[in-house]
Amino acid sequence: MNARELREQFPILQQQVNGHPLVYLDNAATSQKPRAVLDAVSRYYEFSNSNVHRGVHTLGSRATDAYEGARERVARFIGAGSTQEIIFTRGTTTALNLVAASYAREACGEGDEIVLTPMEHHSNLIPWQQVAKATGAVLRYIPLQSDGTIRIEDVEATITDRTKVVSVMYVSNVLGVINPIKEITEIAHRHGAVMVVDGAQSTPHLKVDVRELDCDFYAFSGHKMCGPTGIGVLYGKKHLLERMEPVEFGGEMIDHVDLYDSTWKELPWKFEGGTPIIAGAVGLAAAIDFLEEIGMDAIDQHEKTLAAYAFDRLSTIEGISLYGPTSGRVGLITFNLGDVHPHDVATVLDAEGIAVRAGHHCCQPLMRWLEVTATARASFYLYNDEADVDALVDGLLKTKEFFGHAIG
Ligand code: 7TS
Repeated sequence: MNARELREQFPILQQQVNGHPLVYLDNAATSQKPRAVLDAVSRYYEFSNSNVHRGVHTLGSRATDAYEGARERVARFIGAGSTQEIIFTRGTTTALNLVAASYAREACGEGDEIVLTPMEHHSNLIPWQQVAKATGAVLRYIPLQSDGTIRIEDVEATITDRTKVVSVMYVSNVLGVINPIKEITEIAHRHGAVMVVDGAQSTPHLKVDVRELDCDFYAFSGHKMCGPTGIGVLYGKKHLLERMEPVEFGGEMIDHVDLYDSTWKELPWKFEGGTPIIAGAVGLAAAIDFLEEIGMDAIDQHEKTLAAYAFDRLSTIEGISLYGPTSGRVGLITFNLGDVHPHDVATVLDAEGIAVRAGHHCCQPLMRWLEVTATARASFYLYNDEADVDALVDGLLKTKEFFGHAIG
C-alpha cells in the first residue's frame, strides 16, 4: 500500500494551507473523501435521483436499487447475516441513541445495570445516562489501568446478573487503545446482557466481523471511513430488532395507517422514518468499495506501523506527554506539550499547514481521568505517511521554540 499514491485520489489533500502543503491529521474527527466517492454521489444526483420505495417510474427504481444495494454492501462489509439487520442512520450518535431509546428503555428497570467505561465518547455515554434517569437503572464503569487499557478481571467484576446492557467503544478516539470486545461480549452474554459496540473508530481502520464479535448491536459513521457526512449504520441482531419499537414515526416506516392507529413495515424499514439519506448510502457503498480494494488488513497494518513510528518520534520531544498505551494502538496519538494549551499547539501547527484537533474530544470524563482539561491529537488514515509525522514533529519543535517558557 502506497500512501502517497493513494493521496492523489483525494482532491482536497492537493491544496496548500497557509502557504504549506496540507498535512491532514484530524482523521478521527472526519476523513477526507476520494474521487470515487465524490463521483458516486454526483453520478447518483445526475442520473438516478428520486425518492425510494414508492416511485413506479424508472428513476424511482434506480434510486431504490442504489439505496438497497448500499445496504447489501454494508451487510457484506461487516459480516452481517442479513440486510434486515442493517439500519441506515445519520451516524454513530443516532445509532446509539436508537438502541438506548428503543431497546434499553424497555429492557431496563429500577436497579438494573448498564455497564460502560470511563473512556466512552459522549455519544456512548449520555444516551445511557438518559436511560438510567428514565428507568432507575444504574450506570457502572469498568475501571481503566494507568495506561488506559481494560483488564478482563475488571470486566468480570463489573458485569453482574443485574447488567442488562454493556456498551463499549471498540477503539478509543483519545487513547488509541483497541478494547477486547469479543471477550467483553462473551462475559456480557454469560450474564444475559446485550453487548453494544461503538464502532466509530474501529470500522474505518480494522477488519470488522459482527458475527465473529457476536455483539448484539454495532454502530458506526460513514464520514470517518471516506464516506459522506450524514450517513451511518446501526447493525442489530434480527431477533432483537424485531422486538424493538421504532423511535421515529412518519412516512416510509409504516405499513397500514388509520386515523387512530398504525402498523409498521418490517425490518429494517420500520426504523427509517422519512425520506432516507439516499445519496449518503450510495457514497458509503462507494467508500466501502474503495477501502476493500486497498484491503482492511493492509490499512490496519499501515496505520499501526505509522502509529509506532509517530509514537517513537514524538517521544523524543522533551516536555511532551503522550497518552494511552505504548503499544497495540491504532493510528492516533494524543498529547500535550508542557503547559502550552492544546489550542495554541493546534494554532501554531495550522500556520504550518498541519491540521490536528485540540480539546476534550467529546470525552470529558476521560479528560478528568487523565487529569487534563484538554489535549492535542494527531490521527492518521490510509493517505498519511512518515513524511506527515516528520512534518508534525518539526511543527511541534517550532511550537516549543515559540512557547519555550511554558515547557519544563
Ligand atoms: N464514538 C466515537 C468513539 C467517536 O470517536 C465519535 C466521533 C462518535 C462516537 C460520534 O460520531 P458521529 O459521527 O455520530 O459524530 N468522534 C469525534 C472525534 O474524536 N473528534 O470529532 C468527532
